Formats: sequence, C-alpha cells, structure tokens
Amino acid sequence: MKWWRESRFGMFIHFGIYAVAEGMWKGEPVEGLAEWMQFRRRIPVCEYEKLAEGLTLRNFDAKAIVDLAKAAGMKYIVYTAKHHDGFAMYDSKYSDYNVVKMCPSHRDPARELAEEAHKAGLKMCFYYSQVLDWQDPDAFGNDWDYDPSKKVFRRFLDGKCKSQLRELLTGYGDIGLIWFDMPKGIAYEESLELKAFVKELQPDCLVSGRIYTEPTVGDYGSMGDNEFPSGKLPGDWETPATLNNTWGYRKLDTNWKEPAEIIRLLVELLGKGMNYLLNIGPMADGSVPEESSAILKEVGKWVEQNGEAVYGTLATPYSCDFEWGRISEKENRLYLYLFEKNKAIRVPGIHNKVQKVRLLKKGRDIPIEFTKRRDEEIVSFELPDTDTPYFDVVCLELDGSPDVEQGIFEQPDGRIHLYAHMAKLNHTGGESDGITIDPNGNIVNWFRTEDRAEWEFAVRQPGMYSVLLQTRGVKYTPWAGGHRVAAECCGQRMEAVLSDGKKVSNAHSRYFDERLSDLGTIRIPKAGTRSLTLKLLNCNPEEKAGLLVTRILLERVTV
Ligand code: JFZ
Repeated sequence: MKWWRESRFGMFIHFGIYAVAEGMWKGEPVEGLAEWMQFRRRIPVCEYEKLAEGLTLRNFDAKAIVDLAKAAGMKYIVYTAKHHDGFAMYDSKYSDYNVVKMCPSHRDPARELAEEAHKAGLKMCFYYSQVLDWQDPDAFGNDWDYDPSKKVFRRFLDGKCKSQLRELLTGYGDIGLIWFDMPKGIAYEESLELKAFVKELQPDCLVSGRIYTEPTVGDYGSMGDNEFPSGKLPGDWETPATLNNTWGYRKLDTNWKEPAEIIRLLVELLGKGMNYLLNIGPMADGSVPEESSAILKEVGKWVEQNGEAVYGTLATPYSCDFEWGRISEKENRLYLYLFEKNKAIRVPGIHNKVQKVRLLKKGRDIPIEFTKRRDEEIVSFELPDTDTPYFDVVCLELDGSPDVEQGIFEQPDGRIHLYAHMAKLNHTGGESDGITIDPNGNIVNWFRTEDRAEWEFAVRQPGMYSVLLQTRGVKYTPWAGGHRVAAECCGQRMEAVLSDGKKVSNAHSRYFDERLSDLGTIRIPKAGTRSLTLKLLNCNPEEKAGLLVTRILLERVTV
C-alpha cells in the first residue's frame, strides 16, 4: 500500500464504445450515467456493438493524457479495461468483443497508456467489472438478451473474467491495482478467490474495496461515488469522483465542477488520509473534453505549489475538524489547509512544542510569526496576504510526532461540533435494524423512537449555548425534515419539529441537501465533561432518509 498512500491523487478514465453514443440513443438523451445506457435502454448486444465502428481514436493521444494526469499532480491512472457492457477496451485474445478487433483503428489504447504511464513514472491500473457483464450470458445484468435462469456465474468467473484478468496482468507490465466494481452477486469465497488469482499473477497488485460487498476483502475501501465522509474512517479509503455528473462521456452533461470545488474535495480527503480518484471521460475520437483538461490543469497549479502537503500525508491527528479548514500530518509536521483567506487562525489542543510555522510556497516557504498560549495550548498566527491560488497551506513544525487533544472539545470560536461519527448509539430496540453509522460517518437508518444517540464533550466556557441539529435528505433529493426530536443536556430538555432548517453549504452540497435546525438554547453551568442525548419522538414518513444526522452544533450565545 505504500505507493497508494503516497499517491493520494489518481486519474480515473472511463473510456468505451458508450462514448460514441454520448449519452444519447435514437436521438433522445438517456437518463443516468452515460456508460449505463445499454442497460437503461435494454439494448441488445447485436445492436449496441455497432457503436464500436464510431470509436475512431483519431485523436487519442496517450502521452497527452498521461501529461494531463501529471499536470494535475496525479500519480496513478485507473483505466476501464472492461466496464459493465463487457466490451474489452484492450487487445483481448479471449473475446473478439474488443477495441482492437471491432474499432476502425485497431489500436490498443490500454497498451499506449500503459507504455506512457510507465515512462512517466505513473502507476498503470485497470478497472474491471467482475460481476456485471451485459455481453456474457453467464454474468449478471443482461436479462433482455439472455435467460437469467440459464446463467452459471462460475462459468463467467473461470471463463471471461479470469481469462481477461490474466491477459491484463501478464500483458501490460506492472499493474498497480485492479479496480473491481459492483460486486453484488459474487460470493465472499469467490471474491477471495479472485483476489488470490490477482496476487498470484502480480503479488504487489492491489485490489479495490469493491471486489466484494463488504470492504473487508479489498486492500482498501472505496466510498460511494462522489461521497466524502464527515469523519475519519479506520483503514485505507478512497473516493471515486466525477468532474461533472457522469463517468462515460455525455455531451449534455455540462455540470462541470469548479477547480476550487475539486481542490476543496481533495483537501477534505487529505484531512482524512484518503485518496481522490478523479475521472475523465474521453470522447469517441479519444480526445479529452476541453473542460476536463482545463479544470485538471488549474487544480494542478495548486497541487504543484503544495505537493509537500498532498503526497504521503496522513489523516488529521484530531478527532474532529475545525471550521477554518482541514488538517493532515506527516512526520513531525501538521499541514493546515485554510478555506478562507482570513487573517487569524487559532489551533487548539497542541501538546507539542511548536518550532516553526511557515506558509507553503514551493521551495521558498514564508515563515509566519505565531504565539502559543501555554494555558490552552492554542497556537495563533496571522495569515499574511498571499497570492496562493485557492487555499493557503500552512505547516506547523513540531518537536515530535503530533500529540494533540483528542475527543470533542470547544473550539476557540466558542463552537462545539458533535459529529455523527463520534456518537455512542443505544439500540434500545435491538441491534438488528436500528440506527447505525455509515461509511460517510452519518447516523442513518433512524426510524424508531427507541433508539438514542449520545455525545460526550469537553466544555471550557460555561454559559448559554444554542443547539443546532444538522440533518440530511436522501442523495439527489430535497430535504424534507418534519421529524419531532428531543435533545437533553445538563438536565435540560429541548423539543422541536425539524421544519425549515437553514441550508448548509459544504463539500457534500452538490449531492446532498443538508439543513441546520435550531432545537433551542441550554445553559451549561460549569466547565468540564458534558453529555448530550438525542431522541426521535416522531419520524416523518415523507423523509425517506429517516432522521439522518450528520452533526449537532453547540454555539456559545454571546450575551
Ligand atoms: C459504478 C459503475 O456502475 C459506474 O458506471 C462507474 O464505473 C462508477 C465508478 O462505479 O457505480 C457505482 C458503484 C457504487 C456506488 C455508486 C456508483 N456506491 O457504492 O454508491
């Protein structure tokens, strides 16, 4: 895993004959992801394969793509060798349903990319769909050409799947990882067998978390697409993400993310010690959409200047995040990624001696004056005016590996963040289907009034605090709220119906509607460790997500 942890930032490439359709079919736009079109329209293989003639590769330039990855600061490339449509985008001897045999140029883009990637020192990796294959009668997914009752998955596994993995792992040099996907349908033992098969051919080749439905077989976990956890996850994780909203090229999808948003998401993940696998979807002629290139080159300017705070960093040593930015660590250093060009930063709870504070400026760092209050161990400094594109990064050089306050504690700005992933859950209604914390670090599946969530936190400044509950709706759907909840703290109880909560804008806003609802105000009589319990009194059936909690925010009310 060393190279993978060091890399932190990779390029996903979704390239296939679906690019010829550009997200359209018979002149009509097809809803959803461009590479899922055959499934959406239940297109027979004999019709779908005609798209191959349109994949000209006339402007496919592997060196230009690898140069783009390098310009973005990416260290590995994951290329769709075979997606769910079953069409091999490499020179497969096992199946003629491939780019060399059926596309007019008879070129092998995988080989060209692998050669350029190896030359450039980037890891070459392959995406392979090990369960869904809409061309193969023994795989899952195509019940319009084939009779599912006649399917023998073992035949597909030992046939097309392993034969093509062998081709990929013996014919293209060192492969960094196989990115398996959509594992629903493969048995645990079969996924272990597949992992062993890969390791037998290339012992150092990693396998992604989606080799199985649980992230326990893969060498690391893969979040859901474009999903960013709100807290640190144990082990190694990555988020696969798009520059717009589709993986394969879709001409109508012009929802391009701004470079600032991409860098913000990269920083979100760096703060949790995670990798960012960011996608491009080349067009049928092999060229990269202009918008994708422009965004990646712009992101690369920031990465180029702050690479020291990208590669090989580990998650923040703190239990939770600060509002002003994110933190990662590497050896005896903390890296602060500052969201605002604001002037005063205060970093609480540092037990180390701080030797130096510097603004990262590739090769000519700027030292920053700072003070460290002994009593509250708060490091404070003023951020100089900088011309850094997007976020400034400040490095704190410590006298040893970072030793910081753990648990939830009041921040210098008087706010206390009770993150969902730090709650203690009580399933009074039984473990089975009660509330749980999902990989995104949220409390989900809360429909029952018997369940409870409880937080412990340290208060320095007693006084009045307003209590705000942050909840989320279902992905891509507007927040409905409507639940009646109660919060109890310091012997006081608040009740509220989650009605018109204030919209939250954060790294998740593009895909999730999150609201902050005011539950009321409590008085915390004295400093020390306190606890707060959240209860669901009545669940609104209209909110399909149930009571989905991402955070409770306590804000000191300045009188
Ligand atoms: C899968 C593919 O179906 C898709 O075409 C693309 O290749 C993407 C990278 O991976 O889509 C998924 C798989 C898993 C989740 C979401 C989309 N998930 O776990 O939320």
